[in-house]
Amino acid sequence: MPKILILNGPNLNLLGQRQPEIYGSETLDDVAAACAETGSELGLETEFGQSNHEGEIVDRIQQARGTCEGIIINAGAYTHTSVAILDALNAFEGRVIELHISNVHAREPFRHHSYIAARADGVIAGCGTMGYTLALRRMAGWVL
Ligand code: DHK
Repeated sequence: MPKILILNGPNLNLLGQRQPEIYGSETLDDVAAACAETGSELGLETEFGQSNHEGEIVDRIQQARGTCEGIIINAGAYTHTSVAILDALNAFEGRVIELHISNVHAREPFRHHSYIAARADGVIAGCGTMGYTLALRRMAGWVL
């Protein structure tokens, strides 16, 4: 069964409590459960993770090399700052989807630029937490 890593960056552990008017009321555990359910429906193995630490995110991406067919990444604020995460994704051979819960393009100008976009096969923004299961469905079309 193809495996997809779903990786979340800083502050996403506070999903459901943090600015619910922007990020919604679902928690990251709710999102993880929805991804596990959709993954098994589609025939994909999923691994779900979150870290507030840039280096740990780089480590998780490196571990996905040779073991995962795709990565769905919401790098949080590191989206807009991290060349290290871009470099790690460039060393990954599978499909990459960049994901944002909010529509970053309708927010502050500093959220309009993404380092990850240069590597992403697809980008989902502004679809709320449903973006995660949409991303899994897109992945299924690519890797199954
Ligand atoms: C999440 C964050 O934490 C922000 O730093 C990004 C993203 C947007 C989101 O919409 O999921 O700018």
